[in-house]
Amino acid sequence: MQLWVTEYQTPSMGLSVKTTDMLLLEKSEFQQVAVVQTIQFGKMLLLDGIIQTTETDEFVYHEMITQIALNAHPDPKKVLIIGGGDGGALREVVGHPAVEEGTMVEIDGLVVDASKKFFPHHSEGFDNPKARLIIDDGIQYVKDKQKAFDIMIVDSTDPIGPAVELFSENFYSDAANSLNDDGMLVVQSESPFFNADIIKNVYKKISASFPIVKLYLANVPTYPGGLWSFTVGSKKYDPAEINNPRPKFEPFKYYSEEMHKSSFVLPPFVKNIIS
Ligand code: AG3
Repeated sequence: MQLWVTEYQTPSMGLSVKTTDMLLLEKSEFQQVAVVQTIQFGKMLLLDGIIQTTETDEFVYHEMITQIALNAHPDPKKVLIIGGGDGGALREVVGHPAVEEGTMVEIDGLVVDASKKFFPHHSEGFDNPKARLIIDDGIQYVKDKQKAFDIMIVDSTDPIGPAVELFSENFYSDAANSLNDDGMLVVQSESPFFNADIIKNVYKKISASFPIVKLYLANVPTYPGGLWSFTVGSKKYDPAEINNPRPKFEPFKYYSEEMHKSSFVLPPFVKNIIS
């Protein structure tokens, strides 16, 4: 039997993976949630046909969306994650020794349930006593928060449907208000090869609410183009500097002190996008 799953990353290009099993296919109030067993990447989670995470390459994205800010901030006690239903980002956050509370606000409870069932490593953070899970709309959640967090991480889907607002200037301004005076916001900001317009807009909009804005990169093989961008807005500290060094960086598979520094080194075509 041949069962292939394709994400159309652009209207004229797709990434196809051969699968051996369809483990879940269910419609929630918000989207179609699918989990497939792939040969190349282990289990894979798709939302409305868009690849979100896989067992074998998730470490790149989840370490890099969290560890940069966690180690650039000198004392990250309270961390908020918007989205990130699979729990991969939460696992990294609650694993950091300085963090006292990691709150995750995910709109779709079905994604959390699917992860708990099929992605044991992603979801192990849900059981950590530092973790707090809220199933709700993250956009509404941040609106009335004032200086409540040290770091906010936006682990969203692509800017389609309910996620569109998460890429807006209003949301970034609410995010800034909900952060302490030395707070940092990290967002996933899509592919430099295929989404230059999104990166440009995110950079401009975050700059309206944060004095320091920087872009960094990581390689995620299952995302469009393989090269992925993250944008940080910071109120005080340079996100490219490590201000909270850990004794060692061994538990990581992608993040290290050297990777922290080098991820902010941008090729000219990416520098051009944000200049
Ligand atoms: N967040 C989604 C990244 C966007 C992927 N885009 C795509 N495949 N077109 C991932 C959630 C992981 N916790």
